[in-house]
Amino acid sequence: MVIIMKTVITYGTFDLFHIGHVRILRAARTMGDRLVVGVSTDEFNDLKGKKSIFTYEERREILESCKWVDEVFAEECWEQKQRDIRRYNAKIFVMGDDWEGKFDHLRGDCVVRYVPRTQEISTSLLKNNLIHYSKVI
Ligand code: C2G
Repeated sequence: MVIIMKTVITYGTFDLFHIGHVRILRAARTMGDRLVVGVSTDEFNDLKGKKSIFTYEERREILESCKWVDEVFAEECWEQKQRDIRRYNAKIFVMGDDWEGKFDHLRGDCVVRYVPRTQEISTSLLKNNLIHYSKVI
C-alpha cells in the first residue's frame, strides 16, 4: 500500500525562538504529515534587513529540535520557494498573515495558507525587552 505524504512548507528567520514560532509551526505541521522549514541564512537576513541574535546554525539547530519540524533547509533568496515546493513535493505553503497576499503567486504550485500571527510577541519586542531589562538590572 502506498501512503502519499502531505508535505507542508514554511519559511522564516525564527530568531529568539518563541511561542509565536511554535504556534505557526504546529499549525503548519498539523495541516499535513510532514513539515519542512526554510530557515533564512545570515546572508539572506542581511537582504531582508534583519540582524539575528542567533546565527543560522544555531537557529537551524533549534528548529531541528522542535517536535513539529521534520526537516530544515537554508533559505538563501526570495526566489527559491517554487523550486523548494517542487523539490519537497509540498502540497501546502503556510505563512503568518503578516505576509497575507505576498505569496499568492505560489498558488499555481500548491495551496497557500496565511494563518493569524500570535499577538503580543515578536523577536524585536523580545530584543527591546532584553535591552530594557539589562539596563535596569
Ligand atoms: N510569526 C507568528 N507570530 C509571531 C511572530 C512570527 O505567527 N508573533 C510567524 C511569521 O508570520 C512567520 C514565521 O512566524 O510566518 C517566522 O517569522 P520570522 O522569523 O519573523 O520570519 P520572517 O522574517 O517573516 O521571514 O521568505 C519568507 C521569510 O523568510 C519570512
